[in-house]
Amino acid sequence: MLIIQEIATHPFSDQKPGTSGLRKKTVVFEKNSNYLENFIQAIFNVVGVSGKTLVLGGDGWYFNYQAIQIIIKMAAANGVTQLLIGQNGLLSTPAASHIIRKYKTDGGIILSASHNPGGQEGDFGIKFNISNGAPAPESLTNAIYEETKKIRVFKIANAPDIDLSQVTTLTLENMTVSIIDPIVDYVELMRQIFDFSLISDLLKSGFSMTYDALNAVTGPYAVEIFENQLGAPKGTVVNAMPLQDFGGLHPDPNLTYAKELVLKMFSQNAPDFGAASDGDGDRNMILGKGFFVNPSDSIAILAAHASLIKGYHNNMFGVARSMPTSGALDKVAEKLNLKIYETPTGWKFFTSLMDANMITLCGEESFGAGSNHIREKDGIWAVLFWLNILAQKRQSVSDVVQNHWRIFGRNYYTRHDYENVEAEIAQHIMQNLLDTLPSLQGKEFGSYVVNKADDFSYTDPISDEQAIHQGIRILFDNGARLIFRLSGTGTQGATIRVYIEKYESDFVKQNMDSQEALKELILIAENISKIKELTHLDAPTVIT
Ligand code: VG1
Ligand code: CO
Repeated sequence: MLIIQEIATHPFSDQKPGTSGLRKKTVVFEKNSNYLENFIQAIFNVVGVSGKTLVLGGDGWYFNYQAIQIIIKMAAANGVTQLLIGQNGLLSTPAASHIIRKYKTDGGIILSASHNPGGQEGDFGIKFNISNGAPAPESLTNAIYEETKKIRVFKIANAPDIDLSQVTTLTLENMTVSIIDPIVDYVELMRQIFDFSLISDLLKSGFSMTYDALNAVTGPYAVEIFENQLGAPKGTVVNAMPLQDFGGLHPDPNLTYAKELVLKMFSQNAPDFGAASDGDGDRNMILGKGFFVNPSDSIAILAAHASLIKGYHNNMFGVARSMPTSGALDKVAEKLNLKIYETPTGWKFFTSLMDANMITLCGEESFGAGSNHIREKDGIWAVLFWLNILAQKRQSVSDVVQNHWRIFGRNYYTRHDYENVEAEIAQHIMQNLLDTLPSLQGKEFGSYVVNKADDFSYTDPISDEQAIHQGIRILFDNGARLIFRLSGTGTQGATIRVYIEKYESDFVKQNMDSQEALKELILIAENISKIKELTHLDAPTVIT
């Protein structure tokens, strides 16, 4: 039976989606009646879902199951023809993007706050992806947000919960519900791109690896791919069970939060290769024995080796990186004569370039890399790409990276995050920076001379959509850069990100610690922004 229900609390003027979808503390969803329903109905109203087929799944954390049940009943009441749902409500973000594309559906809803902490005390998130498998563009998320402020009612079917544990097809009212295997289609896609038998030979040759799923969604995918199909020993994948609170782990693969993996990779008997992904499976972190691969370098290295990979051999359009990502990729593009694009932070800016066949590979400094095989970044894909390179070259991770620097030069790079800053203070810091931009032109800071200082904006070459205020850039004569931007994915206070980069072509100067190599620039960034004084923090919260 269809029920039209009035929305209990109203309006939800804080449902403005950020860099990737709507992210809030889980309690916001639980405590505000109909908070979830309001947002979902707003999506349905704006997209027009009657007669359509949608994909639905999430990363399995707290509230995932309840939210899925509500969305199923709302979909039925809103006239959706068919829902494809991952078994047990699980779908990694990359797998969801692939399923949307493969079955030519009209889009999908992914429940995840990605790399934010989960559980009852943590965060919950909702993303809407469109029919090409990509995150909704800004024009659509803005329209959804406007709708959340206007609507008064939502539609829901009065029906019992659906059992999500079996792969099967059911009906609810007039809607078909197909519970699908979340893994098989994704594995098949990976097999089309990479040489599984070559990687398998490597893994059986004494080469050792470890993969930390951080108790998040990639566990079952990683066990199937690395252990079952490629023959890595059982136990290669650790923290493989998706848990509602990620077992207390913070599913953000970086040097701070993937501590267990980092310690292992820097220990006496470290394996040859280590990797991790985030809550929803779209990020990747790559490590060698006692060696961390900076994500900006990683993208450049993947691009430089693309001709070795079955899926990209003779098949490369251009490449792209987000603005704050280091220029390492630019050096590769230059040598290989590939077109390169610089986009604002967030995956949606890459996907329109992919649809227009302008780029094949792309990435962000924030542990995200991907290609036009789907329309999201892809953690396990990046790990397989690295394994495929190592299987071809039979070199260590650190040798591959150091050889790369020797050929292309090294872009020393670091990101300093100041988390949980009062919103007003953060705004103030950014405004101050904006105000000082004109006076920075030509200014000297020791050996660094400012060549250009601006507020980054971008016009999508296909849609002509404009994105403004995408980060403050201070560019120096010698190619060094400082970038300041506010995070769009946090749920507590504001996060200021400071990105610091300098280029080193001299081989003998390429093996410094990056914090050491960037010391002078870090000080310049702190002085220009007065970030420590104004935030009352004596150090960044996270350094990558
Ligand atoms: C962060 C990253 C950005 C990434 C976004 C979503 O955004 O910096 O590069 O695209 O997260 O990643 P922000 O606005 O907090 O800097 V994820 O793993 O949610 O999908
Ligand atoms: Co993510």
